[in-house]
Amino acid sequence: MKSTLYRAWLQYSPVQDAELREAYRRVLGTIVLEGRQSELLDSAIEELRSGCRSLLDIEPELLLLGNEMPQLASNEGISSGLQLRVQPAADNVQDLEEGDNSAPGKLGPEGFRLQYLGDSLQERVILIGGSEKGLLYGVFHLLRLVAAHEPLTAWNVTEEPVNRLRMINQWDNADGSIERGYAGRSIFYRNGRFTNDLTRVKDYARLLSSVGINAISINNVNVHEIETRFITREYLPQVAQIASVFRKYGITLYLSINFAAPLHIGGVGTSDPLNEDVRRWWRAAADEIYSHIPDFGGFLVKADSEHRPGPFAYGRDHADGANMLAEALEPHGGIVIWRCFVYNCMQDWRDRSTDRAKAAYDHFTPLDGRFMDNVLLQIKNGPMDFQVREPVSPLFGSMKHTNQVLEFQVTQEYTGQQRHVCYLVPQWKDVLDFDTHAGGQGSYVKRIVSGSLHSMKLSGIAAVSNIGDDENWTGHTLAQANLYGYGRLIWNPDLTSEEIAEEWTRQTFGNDEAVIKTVCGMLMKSWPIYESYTSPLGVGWMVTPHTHYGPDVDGYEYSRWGTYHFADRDGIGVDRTAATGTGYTAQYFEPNARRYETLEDCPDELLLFFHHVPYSHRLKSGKTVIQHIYDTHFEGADAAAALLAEWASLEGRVDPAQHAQVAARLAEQAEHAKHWRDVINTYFFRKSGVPDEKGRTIF
Ligand code: GCW
Repeated sequence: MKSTLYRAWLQYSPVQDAELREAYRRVLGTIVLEGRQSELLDSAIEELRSGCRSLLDIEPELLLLGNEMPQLASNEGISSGLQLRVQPAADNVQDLEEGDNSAPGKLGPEGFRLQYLGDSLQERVILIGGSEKGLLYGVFHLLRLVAAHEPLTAWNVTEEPVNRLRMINQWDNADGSIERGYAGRSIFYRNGRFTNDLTRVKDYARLLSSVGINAISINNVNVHEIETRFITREYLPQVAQIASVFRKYGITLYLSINFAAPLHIGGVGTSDPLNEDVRRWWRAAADEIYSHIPDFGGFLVKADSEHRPGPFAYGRDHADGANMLAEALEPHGGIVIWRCFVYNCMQDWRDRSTDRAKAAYDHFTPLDGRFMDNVLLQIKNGPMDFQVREPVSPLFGSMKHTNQVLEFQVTQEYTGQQRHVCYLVPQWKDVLDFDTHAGGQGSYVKRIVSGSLHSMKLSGIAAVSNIGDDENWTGHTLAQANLYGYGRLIWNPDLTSEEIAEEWTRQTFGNDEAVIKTVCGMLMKSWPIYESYTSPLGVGWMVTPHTHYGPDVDGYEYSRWGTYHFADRDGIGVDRTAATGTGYTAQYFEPNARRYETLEDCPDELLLFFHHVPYSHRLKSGKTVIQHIYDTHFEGADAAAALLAEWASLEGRVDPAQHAQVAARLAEQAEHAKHWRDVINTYFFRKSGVPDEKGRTIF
């Protein structure tokens, strides 16, 4: 029996309420499946059966009505039960536009319709998938409703994912380590080899599929020596095995590649993207990959970024590099996902004219329109690097002729490393709901990445995973909510953070209303709390270099990374205005550019990202900057301690193993928050000499 920690949100805890259980048993006792047998349907049935066994303690009777039994092709005679059906492919709506209701009867290939039909004589639930994959998503949704104790009469939903590409990126290395991983070692690799036991990979596929993820890249974007060879005959049989595990759950496999592979392992002597031998080498590599994995997704590429090789070495640009790979993959239907995390990581801190925040826009906007149709640019949510608070990257909306993917970070590199609780869905929602004004008012990021604003050929959302081989997958059990929430949010960006938190809590901890209220409350305030005792007002980077954990205010101040706060005795912040600063604000469309440019209009939470101000500057809140720093740090550390107390009140109401795990982490967070508080407050008190109005202890 798998532990509660391991089962995450797929607990399928027994429904205790007798009446409800009976109602579910009546309709789930018989499952009628119309359709041909397929891997995806097998997964759907397997999930349904194990779900019913565990939730309802029943072994549903399965009737197959398919090509095997054409004489039973109608459903007459079946009085009650669950009827599963796949819509004929000819009826699929291929490119379902956002909010398109023109074809109410038809589903997109990943959509499903779940309907309860009950009267006094018979009770049926019909689940129709737009394809086998849609049906699988529908099964997970149905089980979610049972786990949340939703009454049958409320089972009437039609769902379509809003985003086409819904991807997770593993930063796993072949040696078993995970770059920026905070939950143990890799579940894919150990000591330079693929793991033999794929049980865990399968359970990961189930978790991902249950929230609608449909793509995965399985190795770090920093591609080292062994991983460079993943695209060769030597490793492809093993990659293919992993691909087949994910395929059964509707997830397409991708690999991160090394741009210099032709040079390093191909014996070509160059990796120049315009060299004919190099192009031939990549075409052959693609042919080889597809002979092992016919539905291989494509390549994820970090090039000319943080010392990774790329086209610059040959005087070529990103479009040359990406198109060369795209050309090799195109005959097979593969795509290239090219990352925009490109900046000068060898900057001189004395150089005040270079601004890292501007780099991605400056590199990529001139290339708009030059990328092939099967290339997507993957853009981090902010212009810097997954800080607790950043503005939205100005690249969104600025390339109308280029496919775009938004990149989030589920792993909590700068947000407490899964030792602190930090529910990130509200942060991601801020990004998705940001109005870029690229095509006038209402040009939200979510409409750009769903492809509806500029009608892109391909688009979507990707994120760096937060899992490892820790028993509970994510180190902190509450961090499971981020992986769950990521999938649910990108399926439907209009879900609220609260709705997602509640769904997750019910499935993970059960339906005790006191537990739900407390856990959801804790999740919802966790990001503001984390922000309050760490870097203030959007300035970022006050972390220990390299590990990125814990406070070090000047850790990055005199470094090469382009990450400065410029605190002195008078003030703090980065002047990124067009008038007197780096000019970054001008990368936004109006009215955003003016809003950020103008000190009075710039939102408080981003003030120090855009402006250098004296400590005496008054925020919209009425407080001075320095008093804001003191207040938030004192309050933040208190709030972290309060989280621990709230959680303690749930002892006996949640599973003991889960309770103990979270309690231990919250205790650590409360201690560490005090450390953050004192380091930050002391630093600014010493710099500014301004005492705390409330006379609290500062060292
Ligand atoms: O966030 C930074 C990380 C690196 C990472 C890089 C990237 C995989 O500190 O560890 O490398 O970004 O996104 O490429």
